[in-house]
Amino acid sequence: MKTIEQRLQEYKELGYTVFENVFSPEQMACWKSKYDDLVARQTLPEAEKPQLWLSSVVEYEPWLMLPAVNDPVILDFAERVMGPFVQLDNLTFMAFPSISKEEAEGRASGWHRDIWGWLPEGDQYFRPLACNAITYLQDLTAEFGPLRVIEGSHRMPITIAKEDINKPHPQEKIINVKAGDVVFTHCALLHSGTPNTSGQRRYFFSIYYNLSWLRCRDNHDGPNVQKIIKMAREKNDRRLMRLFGVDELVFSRANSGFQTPDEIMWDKWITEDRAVLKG
Ligand SMILES: O=C(O)CCC(=O)C(=O)O
Repeated sequence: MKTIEQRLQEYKELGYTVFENVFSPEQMACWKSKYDDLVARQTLPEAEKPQLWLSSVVEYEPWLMLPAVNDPVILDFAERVMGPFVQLDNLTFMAFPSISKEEAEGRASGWHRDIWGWLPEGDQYFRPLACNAITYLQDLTAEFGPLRVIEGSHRMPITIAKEDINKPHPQEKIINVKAGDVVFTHCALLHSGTPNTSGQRRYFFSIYYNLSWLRCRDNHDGPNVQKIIKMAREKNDRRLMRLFGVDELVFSRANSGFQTPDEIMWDKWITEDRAVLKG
């Protein structure tokens, strides 16, 4: 077991860290069993193809999906990395169809840095504006298509030419995580998936957190998410309110004067948030 300090060090150096066994097989089975229904509900009547990339799923299935975005181990770490400014930008739920081995041969799905990222200029570590808690709902064997990362690329000015976007990279590291593990990445980390040739679906979540003063891609204004916010308010659960865009302390905390190291300020605020929690 790594301590949170060891993880933080690893994350700053490599641009990601892997949390094992975050989600149980039973929980994942429930999520997978809801996928087709969510596709049907998110596909517009006039659409030519089903909507396989699902978003705003907490609004669609609040009690089923809340545990995916509100895991305490992941949020504790996210707060250590971003400060107590963590909101849910977007939960993407996707089941990648399987393709033929010939079509997939020697291909990466597409190298990129994630939204709210940047192209680093030097090798200095900067606090991410966003983090991706990438979660796979089956073991990522070679057939299901592992994740590829370029370690340290969140603080390296590496770019990949357009013609090489779908090719394996000489510096890549292949990550074969297990079902229920979470790969927690920095938004400026270069990474790519791998096509699925398993003959089955490749289920995945991108649980994407950004700083609470940025905009969110998911809609948190619907009645179900508003119910969660109301419940959080009754418990004075600032972290849960913030997750869905309600951060009443953002202006004072984001304008602290910056005379104390960020991580010391963040610790103090995290402790304050825990102290006012009711129940
Ligand atoms: O499909 C994958 O394994 C990678 C997902 C990904 O690139 C992302 O969530 O940004």
